[in-house]
Amino acid sequence: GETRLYHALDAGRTFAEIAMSAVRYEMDGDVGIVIVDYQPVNALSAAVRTGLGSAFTKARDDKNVKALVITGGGRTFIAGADITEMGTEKSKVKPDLHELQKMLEEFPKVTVAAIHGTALGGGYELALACHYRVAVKSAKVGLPEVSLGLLPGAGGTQRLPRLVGIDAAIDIITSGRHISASKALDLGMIDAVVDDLPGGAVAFARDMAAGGQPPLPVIARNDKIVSIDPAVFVEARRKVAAKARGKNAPLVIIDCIEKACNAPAEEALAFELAEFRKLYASDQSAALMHYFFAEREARRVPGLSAEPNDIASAAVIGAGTMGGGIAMVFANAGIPVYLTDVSNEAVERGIALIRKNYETSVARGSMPRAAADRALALISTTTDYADLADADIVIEAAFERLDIKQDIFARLDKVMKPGAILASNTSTLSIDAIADATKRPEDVVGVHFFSPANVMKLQENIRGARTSDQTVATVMALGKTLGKNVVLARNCDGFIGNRMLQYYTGEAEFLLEQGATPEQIDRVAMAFGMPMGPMAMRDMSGLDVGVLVREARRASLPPDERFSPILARLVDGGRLGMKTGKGFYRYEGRDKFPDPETAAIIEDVARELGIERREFSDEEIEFRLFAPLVNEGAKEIEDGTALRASDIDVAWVNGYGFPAHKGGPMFWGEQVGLDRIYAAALEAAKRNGSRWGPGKLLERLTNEGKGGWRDA
Ligand code: 3H9
Repeated sequence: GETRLYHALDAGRTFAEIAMSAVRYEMDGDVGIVIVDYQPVNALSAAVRTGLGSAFTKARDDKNVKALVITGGGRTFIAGADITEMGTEKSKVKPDLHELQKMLEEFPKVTVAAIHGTALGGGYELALACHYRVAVKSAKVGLPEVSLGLLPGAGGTQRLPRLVGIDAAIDIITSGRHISASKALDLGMIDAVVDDLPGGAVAFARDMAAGGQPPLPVIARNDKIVSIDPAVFVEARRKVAAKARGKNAPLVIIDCIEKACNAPAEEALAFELAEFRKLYASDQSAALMHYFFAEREARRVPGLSAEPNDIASAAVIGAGTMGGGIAMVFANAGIPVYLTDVSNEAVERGIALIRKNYETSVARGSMPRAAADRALALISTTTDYADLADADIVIEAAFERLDIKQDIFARLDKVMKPGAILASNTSTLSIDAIADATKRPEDVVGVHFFSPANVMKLQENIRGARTSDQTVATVMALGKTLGKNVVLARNCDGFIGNRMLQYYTGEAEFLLEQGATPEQIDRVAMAFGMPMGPMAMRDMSGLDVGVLVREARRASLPPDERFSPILARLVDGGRLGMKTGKGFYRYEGRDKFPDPETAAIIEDVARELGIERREFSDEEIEFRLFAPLVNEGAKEIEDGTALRASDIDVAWVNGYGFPAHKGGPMFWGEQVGLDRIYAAALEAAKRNGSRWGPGKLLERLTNEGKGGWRDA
């Protein structure tokens, strides 16, 4: 909702005046130039569409205009339909995007879309209705609607295949990827790369106009979509369904592209629009829209006025998998970074692993060789803390033990320049206790990445009791530089994410006692959209690790807290998970199989505890697994661990693979009903101990009949 801040100037002006300033019209000799200039991203708001409509009419009717260029003012071309206006009266203001496209396709003179920044969604679809598209080298184009649970509803599924062919169109639209200008040129998504805008586009337009009549509009070019083998779509559906993990939009996109090949354009366009409307009305789209704004909201810390420090250099302590991954994150963002550890051997092992990771990326084609070389060259190694002194930030990723970390921070306190950020990547230890080891607790903060750090998108920042605003502002801004999604947590056991995780994995084990099987639980979790089930996850991280963490925590828990003995029993039997070839499952290489021995152990435990086992429906398992997450999340809002419910959603989608198309656990909780979550927490407290019970916030919202966290 804060997008409205950009439009403070709109206040007190008529709609016509706003539209006039949102879209300017200029002339460069015989070429008309339409400039969309509407903060923040030139989305196709009502004002912009109105402005475009009148500019197009003016240019069309002006005898002196030989060609038309459409470009964006400020930092970008048009970033798509206006998401903030979707579903409001403003979205109904005419002309709509389809009418603007019709004007362009019937335009009697050459039209050229001139792209810088990003041309996305409806923005690129508008460009597809122009005769030509040119872009500067740094520009990106794409149809990312799938990320919002939508499809490109203004002809994107019809026009793009006509330019790039079926396979590329399926790939681009179902993934939503942004495509670089040079790749777009290769594919045919744009017609030329130009050096400057609007000059380069004006010259291009003039050249094309000199050639005579405009070419056929894209929608009338059929050579790339005729005689397509229907098997292409069968295969595409199979591939896309495997990746979609329950998302609807990707498969509907394929339906639309297939329609382009089998029906007249007008009919196929109508089909696409009808499918767009269905998706727009879907729960998945509502969840993904929520998620889109949640990510952006999470960057904002209310009341924080300090300006972030510049981070131009970094250091990482600990050259293990985690530390190495963090060093890569900085190097990938173009920031020089020192990697250090206790011995030369450890550092050498670390850098070798990093090198191997880059090689793999290059081999897979996910990173150009030059980019990998550039990044690798930014990583230096040392075993001497004195070398780190000038770094703007140091991130400690050493062994997870307080005394080790305190020792490191005491040493850093001595060498680091004043004002450097001293960050710990701890996932469990107290930031305040770590800060105690220094004389500058205001500079100490948690910056928690998720493994593998160079892949996972979450950066959970943790504010200690004495962390300064300046430090918080700096690590929040750093997230954007590093390409991560940030959330801010207050210092507490487990912070936002891991504090909730224990309830998810814990409940999974209670379900086993009561009669569910590891296979069923994992299947339900994956059908829900999780990348992996909780039992397989435990097997991967090691059951012994799970037992250790639990034992360490036990002393601080209420006496009535119950743990299922299953985990410890499996460990006693030598079943430590994947690393021993058996855990909840039996493994042959990476393939896992149900194991009757595990089943027997679970049954023994249940018998000893006097638990009567029964069958569970998938629905019941789903609810039992995810409801405790929501309950604990509510307590985090209540005690200030999380600033808002949507931050918890961002943490879980990015750190734990919670499906974005379910909006995150807190959004999901609202959908199933907070009253149901509350009732489930009361039941869980009876079964598992008082810690599982509902907090005051959830209780109050339930008693007052409130349905959402915003009512808190
Ligand atoms: C569509 O087009 C449907 C069509 O097929 C038509 C069918 C009929 N609208 O991300 P940032 C705001 S669906 C309104 O921080 P960046 C955003 O909320 C649309 N507002 O910047 C934020 O506001 P605030 C398809 C939008 O530089 C501010 O802009 N298009 C929109 O990191 C800055 O955003 C997309 O899905 C929008 N469309 O990234 C593109 N987009 O400052 C979605 C952004 O108040 N957008 N805002 O928090 C993006 O991918 C990125 O925002 C972009 C800029 C790459 C453009």
